[in-house]
Amino acid sequence: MTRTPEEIVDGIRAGDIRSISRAITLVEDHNSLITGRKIIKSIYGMTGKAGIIGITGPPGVGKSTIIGNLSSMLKSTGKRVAVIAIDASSPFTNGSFLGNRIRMQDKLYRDGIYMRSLSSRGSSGGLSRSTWDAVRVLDAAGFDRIIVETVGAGQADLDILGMAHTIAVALAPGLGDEIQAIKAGLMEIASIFIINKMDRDGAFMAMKDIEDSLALTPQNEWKIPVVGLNSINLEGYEELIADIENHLAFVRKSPVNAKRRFFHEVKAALMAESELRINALTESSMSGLTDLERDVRNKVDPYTVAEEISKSVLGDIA
Ligand SMILES: Nc1nc2c(ncn2[C@@H]2O[C@H](COP(=O)(O)OP(=O)(O)OP(=O)(O)O)[C@@H](O)[C@H]2O)c(=O)[nH]1
Ligand SMILES: [Mg+2]
Repeated sequence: MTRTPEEIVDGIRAGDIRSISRAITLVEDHNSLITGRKIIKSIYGMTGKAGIIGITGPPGVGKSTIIGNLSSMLKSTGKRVAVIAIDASSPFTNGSFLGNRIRMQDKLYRDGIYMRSLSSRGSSGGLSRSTWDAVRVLDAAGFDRIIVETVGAGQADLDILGMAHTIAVALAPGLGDEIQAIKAGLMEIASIFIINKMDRDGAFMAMKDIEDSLALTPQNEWKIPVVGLNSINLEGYEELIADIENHLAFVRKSPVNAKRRFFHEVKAALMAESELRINALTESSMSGLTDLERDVRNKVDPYTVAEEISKSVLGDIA
């Protein structure tokens, strides 16, 4: 049954799960960007209530396991919880990812939690926009906590995480030298550090390592906690939930944080907008911005032409 955007919006408002899923499919699919955008514009006024939690960290540290446990526990305190998992784009890992995802989805579904995975489909800008839109749909639908799982690597992930109120960076013992690079990239954005797999050798050393690094990093009013988790016997989860809730309360009081998050929202929208416009560009409309024939004749390289066009449209980069 095809439904109009208006019907979908009504459904989201009523918390109807099919409308929610349909809306996320629409915002995820590049071919329905215009409809998706229409829906987001209509629901935006209903957003802003959910606490958005990003959980990021290298492959295999236990992010999905943590989210499964965390969402069940939040659910049992009466909160409505939704989870968005972002796929790795590498086709080589798809098999194992799929297995994990289905297991996780089943477990969550039994617990009455909404779970959705988004795939990157090649475009990093598109992924961050569709993730943000999916979060807005879930927020408007009345979920209290929305948890987003990403593998914390590269600019695409940082763009996605810009929407979160609270960012928990998960690590585990045995990452070796990798931990230095991860720390360097994620130290500034972390609100909470998690060391998972506390049942494993080296876990306490990994915790101490992060604590030592934090001691050397200037921190603002929020003192970044380091939480040890054992996801087998659930040790540490109460502390994690308390830290998350404290941090959510902390950021919600901060106008600076609201402005920063809105900046990221607008940036993602602008990136989507420019992608849309670039895709709609025809030969003749581009010829209005540069002299393509002349450029071909003079063998000007494409980067120079692109820079000239974007400069004439957007001005110089500061
Ligand atoms: N020993 C031990 N194993 C754990 C713990 N938490 C998770 N695991 C195991 O670690 C493996 C990876 O867990 P996932 O939750 O899939 O990790 P992930 O970070 O989501 O992995 P990707 O999504 O692939 O990046 C699984 O086999 C889990 O059962 C823990 O506290 N202790
Ligand atoms: Mg996972």
